[in-house]
Amino acid sequence: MPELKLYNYFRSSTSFRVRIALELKKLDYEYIPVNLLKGEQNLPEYRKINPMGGVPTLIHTLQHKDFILAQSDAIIEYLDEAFPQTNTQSTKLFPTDLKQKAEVREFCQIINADIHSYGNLKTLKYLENNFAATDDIKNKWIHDWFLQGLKTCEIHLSKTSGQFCFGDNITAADCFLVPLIFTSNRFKVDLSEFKNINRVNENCLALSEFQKAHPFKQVDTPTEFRVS
Ligand SMILES: N[C@@H](CCC(=O)N[C@@H](CS)C(=O)NCC(=O)O)C(=O)O
Repeated sequence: MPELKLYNYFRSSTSFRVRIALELKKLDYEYIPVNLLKGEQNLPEYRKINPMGGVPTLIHTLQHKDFILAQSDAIIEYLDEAFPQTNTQSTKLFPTDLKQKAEVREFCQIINADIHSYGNLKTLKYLENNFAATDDIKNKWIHDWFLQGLKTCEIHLSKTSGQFCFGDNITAADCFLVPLIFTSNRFKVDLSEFKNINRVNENCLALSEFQKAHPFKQVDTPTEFRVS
């Protein structure tokens, strides 16, 4: 039995982040689907392991004891430290240098806190249920907040990026950027002005780790979205 289990959903961007990290760390894991559209994240059994009712949740079983961890940023940092680079195939996701590490975290947080939350399913449902927000209003909401955040990411990348978000080495920042672009495309946000974002995204998607983690290749990907 794999010692790592990931409760996640194929097109959740926070899940996609952790799947990329697991692939980059070369870690096997059991994929446990949580169907967000069916509300499985709110079932009492799931809320026991993730009281916030979101995906992903990681379970790391060590000496028959389960360590349960939610929040994609915390999970990725945990994986990086719990499974340090054991061979040249495995990627170190956070730089050792204090300031560089803080900058990677800063970039991840822009995406996690200042962009992702605005497009989250429960945020959109809240707008709909409490303010009678129509699809047009929700679209404007998503586009305005996403574009504001994406512009900030582009400013950062204009200073830090090479092949990837931070120079030519992959970091956790790339695990956050690629899912953000996937979701932005899903919401039809116009990304044409973001040269650095687009370049880094394409470079990442050319790698097998990002391809394996892609939302359209998971066990719970519905057939209409599935690619081989
Ligand atoms: N900050 C959390 C966010 C988790 C989260 O809310 N994930 C979304 C999917 S991308 C979710 O589960 N949404 C469920 C809902 O909105 O009901 C993380 O980074 O893991």
